[in-house]
Amino acid sequence: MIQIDELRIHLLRMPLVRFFETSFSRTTERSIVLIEVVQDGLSGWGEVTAGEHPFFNEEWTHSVLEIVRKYVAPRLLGKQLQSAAEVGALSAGVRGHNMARGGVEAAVWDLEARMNNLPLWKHIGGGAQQRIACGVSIGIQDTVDELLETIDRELQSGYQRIKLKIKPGWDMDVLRAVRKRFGDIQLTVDANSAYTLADVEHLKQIDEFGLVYAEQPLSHDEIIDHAKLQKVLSTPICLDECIRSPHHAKQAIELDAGRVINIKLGRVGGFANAIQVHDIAKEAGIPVWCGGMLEAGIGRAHNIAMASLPNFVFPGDVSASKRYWKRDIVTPAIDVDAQGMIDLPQGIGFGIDIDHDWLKQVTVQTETLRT
Ligand code: OSB
Ligand code: MG
Repeated sequence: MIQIDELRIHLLRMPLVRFFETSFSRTTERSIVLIEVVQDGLSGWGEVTAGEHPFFNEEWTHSVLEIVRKYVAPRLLGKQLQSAAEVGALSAGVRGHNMARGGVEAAVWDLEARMNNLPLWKHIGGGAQQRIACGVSIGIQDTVDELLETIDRELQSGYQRIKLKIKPGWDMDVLRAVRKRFGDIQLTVDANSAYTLADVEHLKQIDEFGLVYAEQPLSHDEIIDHAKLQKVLSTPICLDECIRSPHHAKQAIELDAGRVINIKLGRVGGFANAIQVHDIAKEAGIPVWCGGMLEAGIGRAHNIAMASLPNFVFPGDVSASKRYWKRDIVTPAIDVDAQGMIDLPQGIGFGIDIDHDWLKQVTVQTETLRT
C-alpha cells in the first residue's frame, strides 16, 4: 500500500563538463529538479528531465516546480494507492507537463521497489537484458575538426553508436566528413524538429549515408508530416518529441510515421506509460531505444532500469556520468565498459547510492510539501 506523507522538491544547479548544443539551443549548465517521496521514513527518488527553457517541449525548470507544487503533489499526498502504476492517473487532468508528472511517478516506482526490497529494473518487469548497450549523442560543434576528434574519442571509449545532432547548415557535409573518416560505424542523426516538409528534397540526401535512423526531423507535434516524409525516405525515421503517450505510439505506427521509437521516461510521463509504449512497439515489430536528457545520476539510473526491457534493441543515449559531470550525485558514478555496455546495478531501488555530501553542495533550493 502506498501513501506518501511527504514530497520534497530539490532544485540542483550543475555545470556541464562541456556545452551540449542541439538545433534549438546550447546548454552549459543544468538546472535539475529531483523529486523525493517519503513514506514511513523511506525515500524514493525521481529526476525530472525538463530542460532550462521550453524549447524541446513546453516544459522548463520553473514550470516543473510550479506544476509539481500546485498540481501533482496535492493530488498524490495522503492518497492510498495499490501501486505506483496508479500515480499517473491522479494528475491526468493536467494537460501536458509529462516530465514534471513523470518525475514524481518515477520517484514512487523507486520507493515501491525499495518497499519490496527489489532493484527497480526487476520491479518494473525488466532484466531481460542484464547489460545495456550504450551510444553517445554528440552535440553541434564549432568546427567539423572538433566533431571528428570527439567522435574518435567516444569510439575509443567503446561506445557502440554515434548520434550526431544536425540542423540546416550542419548536416550533409558534416555526415560526409564523418563517413569519410570513420567508415562503417553505427551512425544516426537527430534534428530535434529543425526541418519542415519544404526541405524534403534536401532531406532525401540523408539516404546516401546508411544511417540506422534519422531522429525527429520535423515538428515536435507532427506525426502526419513524418508519415509523408517516411514515404520518400529509405532511412528509417525515429520519433522522439512526437511520442508523448502510448496513444501517440499507436497512431505513429499505424501511419508509418516512424520505424523506430526513442523512449524517454519523462517525455511519456513515467514508467507506466513508458512500459506501454515499449509493449505497443514490441507488438508491432518496431524497435525502441532509451533516449537521454542530459540527466544526473538518478535519471541515468532510472533510464538504465527502463532500457533492460526486451525491446530496447538499439544502443541508448545512456552514457557515463563523466561525459556530463565532474562529479555526479550518485556514487559510484555511472560508467561504461570498453564494449560500450553498462551492467544492471544489483542494489535495491535505482540501485546505486546517492552522494549526499555532493547533492547538498549542488542543491540551491529544497521545498517540502506535506498532506
Ligand atoms: O533529442 O535526444 C534529444 C539532449 C537534450 C534534449 C534533447 C535531446 C538530447 C540528447 C542528449 O540527444 C542525450 C544525452 O543525454 O546524452
Ligand atoms: Mg532526440
